[in-house]
Amino acid sequence: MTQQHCILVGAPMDSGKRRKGCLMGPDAYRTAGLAEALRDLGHQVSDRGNVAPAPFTPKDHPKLVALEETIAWTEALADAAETTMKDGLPIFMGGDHALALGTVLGVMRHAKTVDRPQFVLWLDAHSDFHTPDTTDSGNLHGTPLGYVTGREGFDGFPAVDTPLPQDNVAIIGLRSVDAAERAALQETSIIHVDMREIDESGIARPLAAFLDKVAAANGLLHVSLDVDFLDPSVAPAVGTTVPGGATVREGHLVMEMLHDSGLMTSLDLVELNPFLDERGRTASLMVDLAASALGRRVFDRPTRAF
Ligand code: HAR
Ligand code: MN
Ligand code: MN
Ligand code: MN
Repeated sequence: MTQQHCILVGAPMDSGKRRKGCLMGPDAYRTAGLAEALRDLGHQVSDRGNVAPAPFTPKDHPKLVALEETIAWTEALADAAETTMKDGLPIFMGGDHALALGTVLGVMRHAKTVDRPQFVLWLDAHSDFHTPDTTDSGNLHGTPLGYVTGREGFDGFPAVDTPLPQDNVAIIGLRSVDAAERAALQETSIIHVDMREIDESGIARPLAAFLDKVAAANGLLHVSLDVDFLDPSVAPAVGTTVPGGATVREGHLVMEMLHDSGLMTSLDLVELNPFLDERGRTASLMVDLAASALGRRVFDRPTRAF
């Protein structure tokens, strides 16, 4: 197994929605033993502590929640992501999904410096494809894929000079997509796999197709794992539960295939709200999934047996 340098980066960002609690996420992952689990697999692990937002002045806004704070986090996390990409495989311990406004921007900047295409795998019940103009809730955790693919309306955020190509994005696990997001998504070439497709054909098939595409392009692959990708019966610690999500095994299979592919270069663990957890079970499951993505398995076997 290839040894990696896993760099844990805490992103206790809680400004992407109204309900508080994701700020406790990084310490929940530490408590659940993320570093130890990765070290047990033979990896070198460093914990760089928590990122803090750039200075900001909050203003009242008729619709958007905590816009200035979210912009400040985006700036700080983009810098942190770009820096840590030079040193190893960053694992961003969220924090809500608005942190991906920054982490994806940062990894995209890094990809440009090494002249390789960036790809993004979004594991989520939601498409997070809103813009500040189209969101009804005003919660900016519903916007990162809109931002990084270059949609308009992100005034005040760092400029996205070279947007992520739509062809380089796959969203898997969908079961809650707002009308405005659906309309916009359907105009794109973003790969979108909903739970029905997973029920009918299995999760391995669309994932394998996407991984083949990343490999063929010699791409970098950022994986953004939202807790609500998983079914709430196994992952209750999230503010936006949607029934009918991925099973524990579907989650592990995705992670095991990611490991076998050798393609993952950065990882977000987002939306964990430890205040809503049951004796740490969601935090522990997320740690187990991260371990699968970094090589934990029961037996070795030839890959792509489907
Ligand atoms: N689409 C809804 C909104 O914009 C819900 C977004 C929920 N997003 C996350 N991340 N929790 O997926 O408000
Ligand atoms: Mn999300
Ligand atoms: Mn979600
Ligand atoms: Mn379509």
